[in-house]
Amino acid sequence: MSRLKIGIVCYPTLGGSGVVATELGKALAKLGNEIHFITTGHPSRLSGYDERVYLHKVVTGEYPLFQQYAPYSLSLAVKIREVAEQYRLDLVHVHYAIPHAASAFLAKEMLKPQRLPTMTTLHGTDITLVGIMPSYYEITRFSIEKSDAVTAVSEFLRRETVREFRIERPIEVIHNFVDTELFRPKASCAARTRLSPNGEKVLMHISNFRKVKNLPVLLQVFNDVQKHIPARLALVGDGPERESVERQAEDMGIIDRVDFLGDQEFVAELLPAADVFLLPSQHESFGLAALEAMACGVPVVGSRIGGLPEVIIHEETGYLCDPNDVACMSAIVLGLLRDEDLRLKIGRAARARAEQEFNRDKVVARYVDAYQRLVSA
Ligand code: GMT
Repeated sequence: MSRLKIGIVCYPTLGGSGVVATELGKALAKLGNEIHFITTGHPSRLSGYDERVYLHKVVTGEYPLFQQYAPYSLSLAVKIREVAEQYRLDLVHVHYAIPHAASAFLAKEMLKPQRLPTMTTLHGTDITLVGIMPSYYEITRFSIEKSDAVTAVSEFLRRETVREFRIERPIEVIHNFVDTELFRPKASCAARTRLSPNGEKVLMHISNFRKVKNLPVLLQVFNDVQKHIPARLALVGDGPERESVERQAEDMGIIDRVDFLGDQEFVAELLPAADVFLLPSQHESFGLAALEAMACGVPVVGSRIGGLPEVIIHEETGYLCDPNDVACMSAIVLGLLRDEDLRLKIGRAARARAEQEFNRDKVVARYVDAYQRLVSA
C-alpha cells in the first residue's frame, strides 16, 4: 500500500463530524500517511505531536462589506488549492458537505492541470436539515455530484441523500468508528465520585445541545427516573439549547440533581462513570456519542430514528424508543437501574458490538481502500 498525502477539511469544533475527521486523520498518520488538516481552528481532539500531521488555518479576510457574512467557502477553496499545490496532495477529503464539498470543487478547478481527487463524507444535518434548505439545496446537490467519491456515515443517510437530492452517483457507506482502547469500561472511574457523591445512579448525555437532540424529553425522562431511584444527570457539551435546559431543570425542581459539565475534551474519562446513556434525538444520522458510550460498556437508551438502529440492536446492545415516548424511555432506564445483571449484560454486548463492527482499525482500512481506488482511478 502506497503512503498518501491527504488533505482533511472539517469543522474543528466539538461536533461529531469534526471528531470523526480528526480521529481518522490521526489514525491515517499512524499508518504512515501525511495528513494536512485544513480548518479554521485547532481540531478539538487533535492533541500530542505527530511529525506527519500538519495544520493549515483558514483565515477569512476582513472587510466592512463582509460584516454579516465573511465568505469562508472562498477562503477555504483558496487554502485547499494552496496546500494541495505546495505539498502535492494526493487527494482532499472533506467532512460535512456544506460548504466544504463546494470549496473542494473550486480548489480542484483552480488547481488544474494538477490533479486533485476529492472525497466528501456526508455526516447528517448537512443532508437532513441544512442541505435541504432552499438556499443550500442546489449547491449541495451539485457539489455531491461533482465530488470524485462520496461516503455516508450510515445506510440511512445514504438513502436519504439519494431520495432528497436525486443523486445518481454511487455513495459508499462507511460507518463511524471508535478507538476501543481509549473508550473502554473502567472498574474504578475517578469521575464517578464527582457525578455520584452519595452513590446515586448516573444518567449521562453528550451533545452539542441543539434542538435535534430533544433535550426537553431527556429532562422529562430523568425527572421520571429520579422520582423512583436516587439518580443524577450529567450533561456534557454546550450549544444553543443549554440555557433553556437549565431553565427547564429549574422549573421542574431538579436542577440540584443535574451536573452541567460543559464542553469536555476527554469524554473517554467521563463515559465509564455512567450507568445509562440517553440519546432521545429527533434526527441522528449515526450517533457517535452512543457508539462511544457502548464502547465504554454503558447501555444506551436512544431514539428509533435515522442511523441509530444501525448502531444499537434493540434489547441486545441497547434500547430504542420513539423520540418523544418519555414513558418508554423512563421504563427502560428504570428497568436497567433496578437490575444490575441486565445492565451489565447489555453493557457487555454493547462493548462487543463496538469492538466487532465499529472498531477504528477496521473502519479506517475501509477509508484507505476508498482512497486507493480514488487516486488510481
Ligand atoms: O448534529 C449535528 O448537526 C452535528 C453533526 C456534526 O457535524 O458533528 O453530527 C452528525 O455527524 C456525526 C458524525 O458523523 C453523527 O454521529 C451524528 O449523528 C450527526 N448528527 C445528526 O445527524 C443530527
